Amino acid sequence: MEKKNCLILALDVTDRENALRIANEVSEYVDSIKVGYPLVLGEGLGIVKELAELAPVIADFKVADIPNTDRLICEHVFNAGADAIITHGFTGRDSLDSCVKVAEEYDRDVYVVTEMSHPGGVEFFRPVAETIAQMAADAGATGVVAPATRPERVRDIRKIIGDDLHIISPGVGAQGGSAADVINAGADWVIVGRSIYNSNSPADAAMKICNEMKC
Ligand code: NUP
Repeated sequence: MEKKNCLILALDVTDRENALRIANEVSEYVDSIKVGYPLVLGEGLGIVKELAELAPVIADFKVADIPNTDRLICEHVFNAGADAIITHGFTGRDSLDSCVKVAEEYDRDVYVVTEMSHPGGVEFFRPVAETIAQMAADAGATGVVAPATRPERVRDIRKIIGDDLHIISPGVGAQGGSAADVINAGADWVIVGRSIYNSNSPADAAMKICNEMKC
């Protein structure tokens, strides 16, 4: 994904009309639109193609299965028009390799979750986040997902992966994280959902975050 504004919209509304309205309003401020289960379960995978006309789409399906099932999921998602997929890493190297292989075949991107941004994200992920980050680098993933709610962890993870991998970082706004702080800590993009799509003016909210980051 091309870096212009360092902002990714997390589009977790559940209906097509709102999704397209918000995506249209903010498209000039975001480098990508992330869709996940809420919208895809609400409207079907076809929404990916519609959104992809406005911005590259990241499919946040946190893929976490055996290699063969992961392969089938990735193929489906890339065929639907997604530019990138988010996978878990705790399922192991063979599962991740399977996703990376499909992404290479389709010339698409894979981001691997390291430590999640919510309070419970430290319970199980904390002890393995660095190992997962190293595995993502070794496996040739595009980048990792790391928590904007803990910029110090973004800094730790950046040290592990170096400059070759990208860090995309959720947890800004509604979860308490600051966009400027996490960009300063080494994130390439922030992922923002509720602070934008629940705003009376999603475009103004997105513009404010862009200005704050001065990316
Ligand atoms: O660790 C993670 N935290 C997180 O919030 C990994 C994620 N993929 N996300 C997603 O980022 C979450 O599912 C949601 O789509 C988005 C953050 O949304 P919001 O808290 O800005 O509304």
